[in-house]
Amino acid sequence: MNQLIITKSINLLAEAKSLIPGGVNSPVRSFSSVGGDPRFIKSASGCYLYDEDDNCYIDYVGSWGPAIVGHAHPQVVEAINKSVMKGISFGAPTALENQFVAEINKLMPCIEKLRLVNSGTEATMSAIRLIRGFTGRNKLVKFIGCYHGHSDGLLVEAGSGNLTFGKPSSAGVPEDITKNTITIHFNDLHGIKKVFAAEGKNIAGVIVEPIAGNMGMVMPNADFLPLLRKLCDQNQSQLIFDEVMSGFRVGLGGATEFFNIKPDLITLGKVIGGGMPVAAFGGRAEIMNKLSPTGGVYQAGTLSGNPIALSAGLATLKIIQSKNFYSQLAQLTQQLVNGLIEIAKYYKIDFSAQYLGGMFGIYFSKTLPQNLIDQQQSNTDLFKIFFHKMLNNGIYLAPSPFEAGFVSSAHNQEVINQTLKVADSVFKELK
Ligand code: KE4
Repeated sequence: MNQLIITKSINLLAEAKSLIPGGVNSPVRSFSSVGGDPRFIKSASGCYLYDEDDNCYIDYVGSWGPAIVGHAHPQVVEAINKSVMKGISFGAPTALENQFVAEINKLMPCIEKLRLVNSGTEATMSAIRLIRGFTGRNKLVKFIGCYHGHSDGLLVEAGSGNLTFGKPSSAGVPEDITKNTITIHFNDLHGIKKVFAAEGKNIAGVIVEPIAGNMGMVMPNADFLPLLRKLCDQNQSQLIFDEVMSGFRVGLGGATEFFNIKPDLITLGKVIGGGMPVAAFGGRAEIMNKLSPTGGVYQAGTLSGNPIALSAGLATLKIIQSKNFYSQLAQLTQQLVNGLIEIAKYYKIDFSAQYLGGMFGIYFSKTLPQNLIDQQQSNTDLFKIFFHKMLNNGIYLAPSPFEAGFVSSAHNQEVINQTLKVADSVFKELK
């Protein structure tokens, strides 16, 4: 199998480690889940990444989701260039914010009002503070394996048993904060009923990735999301769909439209910024109006609604509304997933995969995971070998078995065929 020359990346990592903790500005980029040396990326275009040693990769990470129209899309670049010539940041309201929010609300009608922020972490942190202010309650339910950013109350270890009050999963997080976070397994219908039976009237709300993408891609079973909606209604708790990853990724209306379930709040990010730092939280006006300055729940941000970032986001939102965008995207993702399944089957390797729209998950296990335990029991060692063999042959997958993969509209049949050709040679080596 191929072994790329990555001398410059290795040298840059050594330098980075003397400057930045772990040499990275976000832990998953360190390749700590798969070992080996992260590639320092010099540029990207369409579906391709180019590292500092001029190696070219077909990119299935897409900056962890934002690059749904491909890297450096001409219309997005043009929007940024036009915007920057008019100034970089004003710290004052702009007409563009009205236009951007109206576009989001048009595409996600259950969002009556929206607040813009700069990251998914800010969006979920703010949405949780908001539902606590709206309900006057403190308890929050989240699901093990779902990731909603790194605010203190969400960095929670699952306790044992069904009804557990979270223990911090990160140093520096006081137990006083995580004790209000109840964790149970994704798709655990019995567990969520038990939680609400015990704590229902104390629960401000539930936050869930309606399609989980941070323990690999895990789909909700048919009754899971409807049950969350029902239990929240019965207990006057609020349901937050964290669509930072799935929003505008699995379809134009996200998972909310796909499952036809109306959450009380939705958090968004990634795609809506088109690669620039834009995120948002929104939903029922009755709740959103509790936010400062109209209500008592404080939330703020120097660069929230930044015009250059919104220009990139708006250009991206326009492109994804083009005719057949999602049908063509889903077709490419389907060909990739079905091709991988067929190849693994031919070489008799325990493997499963699934996709929705431009998002996919791959697992070295016979069956699709229902929760984090299933994913942890898959052959993650084989994933690591697969990952590096694919990488060394120019296929850039997410450097962790606990992440999802992403296809963009810049991918095409030829690129998918090339990926499957490499996968065939890799699976042949694995068997
Ligand atoms: P950010 O703060 O990273 O913008 O968003 C946090 C977040 C919130 N909700 C969901 C569903 C998310 O997937 C994320 C962030 N996703 C990870 C990838 N699994 C970002 C990659 C990283 O941490 O570097």
